[in-house]
Amino acid sequence: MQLLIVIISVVLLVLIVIQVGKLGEMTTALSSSSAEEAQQTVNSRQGNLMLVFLIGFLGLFIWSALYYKNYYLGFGPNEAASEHGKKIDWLFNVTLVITGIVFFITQVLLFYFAWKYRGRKGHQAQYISHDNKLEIVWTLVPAITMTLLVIGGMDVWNSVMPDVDDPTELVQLEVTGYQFAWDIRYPGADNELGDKNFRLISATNPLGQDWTDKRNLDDFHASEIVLPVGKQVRVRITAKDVLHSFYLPQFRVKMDAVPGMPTYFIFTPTKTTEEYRKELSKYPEFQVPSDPDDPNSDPLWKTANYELACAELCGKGHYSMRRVVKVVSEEEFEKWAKEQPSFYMTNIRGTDEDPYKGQYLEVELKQHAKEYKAQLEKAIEAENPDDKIVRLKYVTFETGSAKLSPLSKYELDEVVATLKEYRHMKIEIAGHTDNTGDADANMALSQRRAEAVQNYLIEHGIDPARLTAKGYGSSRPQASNDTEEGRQENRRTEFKILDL
Ligand SMILES: [Cu+2]
Repeated sequence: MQLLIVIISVVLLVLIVIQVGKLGEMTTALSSSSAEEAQQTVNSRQGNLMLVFLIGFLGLFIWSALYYKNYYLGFGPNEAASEHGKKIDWLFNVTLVITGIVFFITQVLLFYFAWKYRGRKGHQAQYISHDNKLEIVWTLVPAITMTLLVIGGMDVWNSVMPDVDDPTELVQLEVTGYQFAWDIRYPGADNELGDKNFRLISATNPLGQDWTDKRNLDDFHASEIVLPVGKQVRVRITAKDVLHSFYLPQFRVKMDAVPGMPTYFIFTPTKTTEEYRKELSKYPEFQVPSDPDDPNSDPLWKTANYELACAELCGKGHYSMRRVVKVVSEEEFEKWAKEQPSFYMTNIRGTDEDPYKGQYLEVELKQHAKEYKAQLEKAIEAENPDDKIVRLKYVTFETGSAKLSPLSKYELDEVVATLKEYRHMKIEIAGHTDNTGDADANMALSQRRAEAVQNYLIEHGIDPARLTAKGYGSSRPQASNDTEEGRQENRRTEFKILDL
């Protein structure tokens, strides 16, 4: 309503000015002795008005430039948060300054000439039909300016699109756009993104990662983008359905996400999220409450975040393609990345989709060996004979039988290696069960299981004289038999170091 009144007032004002002008012309015509003299008076008046307009117009031009300075790229709160971003801002500003100067000069000349060459008695117009010199000047000047700007642009372009010999030297991540969100994938400890195949995309495998590619096993998915400050980052950008656009405004990063064709962008964040907020806190625009409905909420600068948006109008839910981007110190980033569970380990391992089901992975074997060695070290150093025990956590048997499961051999081989290293070590192999079922049967089963381990060691070249096998049944529980976890804890195979 208010706006409507303003518009109507402006229109009325313009009408009044026009009417006053016409009235002026009529009075001039009436009071002048001749029509020619009347025309001269009007011409002078129009010329002077041109000058008044010029001054008012340029005054507003300068005022608006100062008033909106906090909205410029590269100034105030809009300083770029990446290395190449500063160069892009510089290019934009150089272009702005050049076109600004041209604008200023042409506007001044345009209105000044309109005043200077107004129709006057005894002055006649002069026509220049053609001037080679002028043509050359106004072709060359823009051509040279444009060339310099394009060369500057190419330089920046090459810094964000370089060929990379070894991408693993950079911080890597992959973003996949789809209607209407982003999937964010990091390469994990090996810093290599595993292969994908769109045919493998399913409810349980949203990116179609190929699990037979071992590089995939440590890749993890994240709900936000976390980046280390001061490190080169290479983003691999793809899409699953339609065109999207990966846009990080504060970093001056923008690249189309194309289905079936990955694109890349390389940039270096220069400011952490904390530093960014601190900077924003200097500006009055960011002192307002972050929640407009709650005047007591934190000020805007305190909750400000770098953002990822989709810059392609990709469909109805386009606006919801927002993700937070966090820039942290390198140590914080390393810590965060280490804590992220791999997608394969949490969602695929042990399921029917897992090509390594029923096998140990290298990392798992390494972990098991580490656990075994730590126990062994402790057992060797222990003073109390009852503490000289190593539990064989990964030695298991088929249910109700004394047949070793195939996966037991890895830890048993560790035991063989230990006995070969400590040539005088004598051990007692002990079998334990939980308390379910018949006590005598448990006793017999645990005895046979201990013997199965003993036989394995003998088969692998250990002198039988160094080994004894004993079944304890359920007589030595380590935990309560009332819970399944407790019973599991009690069903165990261990060995005791009798002599070193
Ligand atoms: Cu989109």
